[in-house]
Amino acid sequence: MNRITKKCFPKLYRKTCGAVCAFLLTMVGTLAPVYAQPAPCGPAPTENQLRWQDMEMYAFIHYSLNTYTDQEWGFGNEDPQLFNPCDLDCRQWARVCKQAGMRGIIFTAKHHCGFCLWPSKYTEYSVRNSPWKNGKGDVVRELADACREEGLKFAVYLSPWDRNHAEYGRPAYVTYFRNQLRELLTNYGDIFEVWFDGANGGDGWYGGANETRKIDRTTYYEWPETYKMIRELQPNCLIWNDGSDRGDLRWVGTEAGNVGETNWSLLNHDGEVTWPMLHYGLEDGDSWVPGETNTSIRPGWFYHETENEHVKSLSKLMDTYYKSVGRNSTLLLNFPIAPNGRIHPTDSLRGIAFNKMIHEVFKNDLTKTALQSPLNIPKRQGEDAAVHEIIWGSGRLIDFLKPTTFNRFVVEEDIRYGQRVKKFSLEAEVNGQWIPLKDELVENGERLRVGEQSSGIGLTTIGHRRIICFPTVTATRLRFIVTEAKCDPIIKRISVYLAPELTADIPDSGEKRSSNLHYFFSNPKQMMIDWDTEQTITTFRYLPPQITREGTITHYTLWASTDWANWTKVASGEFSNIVNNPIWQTIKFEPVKAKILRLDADRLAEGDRMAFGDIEVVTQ
Ligand code: FUL
Repeated sequence: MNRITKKCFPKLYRKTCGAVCAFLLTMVGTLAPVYAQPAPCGPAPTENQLRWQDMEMYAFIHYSLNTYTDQEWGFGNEDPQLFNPCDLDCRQWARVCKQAGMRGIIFTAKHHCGFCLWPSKYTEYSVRNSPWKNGKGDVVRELADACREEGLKFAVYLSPWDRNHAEYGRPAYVTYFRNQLRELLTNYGDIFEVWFDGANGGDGWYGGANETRKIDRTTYYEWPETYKMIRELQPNCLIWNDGSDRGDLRWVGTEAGNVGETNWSLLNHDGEVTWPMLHYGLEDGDSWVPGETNTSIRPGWFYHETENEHVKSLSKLMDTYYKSVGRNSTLLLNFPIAPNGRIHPTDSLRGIAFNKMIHEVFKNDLTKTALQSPLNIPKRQGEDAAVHEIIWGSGRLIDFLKPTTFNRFVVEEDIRYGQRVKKFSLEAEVNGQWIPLKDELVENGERLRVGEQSSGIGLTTIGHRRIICFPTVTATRLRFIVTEAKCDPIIKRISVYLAPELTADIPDSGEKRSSNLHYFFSNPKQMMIDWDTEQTITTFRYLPPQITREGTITHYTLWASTDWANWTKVASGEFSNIVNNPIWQTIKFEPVKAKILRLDADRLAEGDRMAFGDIEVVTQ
């Protein structure tokens, strides 16, 4: 019997305990083994993974030359002279992140363009050759110090793909990469995580070669050697790697800010990892590899002025919280740095409001004044429940003693002993009737094994924390029952809350559909936009389809004409990272006169017909 029950239910406790003790006495000797400490059920987290999971939310900070070129992926030839913030203030970043509830910061020390935000002694392509602080500055140092002052943990993103380096694709680059990593792991104090992005679009500047270099992700970087070095230099550091060799954490397969409603913290150590494995984990996986949900507070990872109106709304951020932290994951939320060297005020205010809202929702646990009793709980001898408030068993009845209004249910497993629960049910007693509660944030029903029937209620897996959101209900009692588990469930917390309605004072962002352009398709991969009169055009913007990848343009050519006969090529290239993060793509060019613009979809992510969510053209 756990402490909560003992406190709230002394009489029943004494009675039940008496009965249980008598039962146990007759069974002593026959009931073996004795459960002083439960044995883990399948793979279990390491100390590092446990500590990391408890961080719950931490920030990403994207900052590089891209900030000054308005790009998401730099080509590698951008001039370091562009890096000259007038007001760079890492303390402001750390303060904002702390107030936004973040427990640490992962910083893009080097993004794909190869520009280093610290004065690496292995390259000239760094802040050392920028005008900022006359080349004497070190952003990594300033941020590491600021984090320490604010009590935040610090971590680094070091892009394996380097579009600047001449040797990229050859063995010499791997040595260079490792040397840089060693600098970061030895000179900046404790690093809680290293982030190795798997992106590689192929083409780049590569020391002037200006060509496409593809590598074999499984062998090129020689990860085992690098991992060995990390473990030696920073034994408490976690490895995130969506490249090849299994790290300690996994990507959840999307940058939209949600992991699957079913989320096992397991994967297989070896073998291919498919998208469903990333998103839902692998129920029978042989290794503990929990999911980290990464997303940005804005559509892009880097700052773009055009996105100032598109900072995510409070309701969108709360949705992200429920679909990450509330689904057995952590949330890695990105704050881009603006060209002045600070987090934009809209982003910081929104981040702080987000944290306040989380506190508001979870401030009053309604089970504190309720009676809790076990349902069908087989008692175990010697359990340490009184100390850890672990509840053994398959169910729990919460009696609020009076009609009580609520809309959130929180349940946690003690994951030290593995992830055990497969399915559970939740029912509220309203006017004497037991009504099933459904996870209203589950759109597609829960993830099932082939041949299984969906219950459509989405109550699958718990892990570190599961938050179930349902429409507000007024009930006297609530019933939680584990209906399927791998081993005896070990539930360490159950709570119930009433989340306030979100007010409309912070508007939802959503992508604006702004085009009133006249367009048509001359073939499935060619779009024309025409005007009655000649225009001077400076910018073209493309928003890919939002719900599917089908028809998303990854490579394009843009043409202009004033007479339908002669066409001038205005721009061509690749939309960086568009598949993982389907946001507005901006093509800027020298002003061009046109009555017709033609967009050729040179390559599509999927399908054979181009598609768009929206288009915009900026005219002079
Ligand atoms: C992606 C990268 O390509 C983006 O630029 C960004 O850094 C994001 C966090 O990961 O895959």
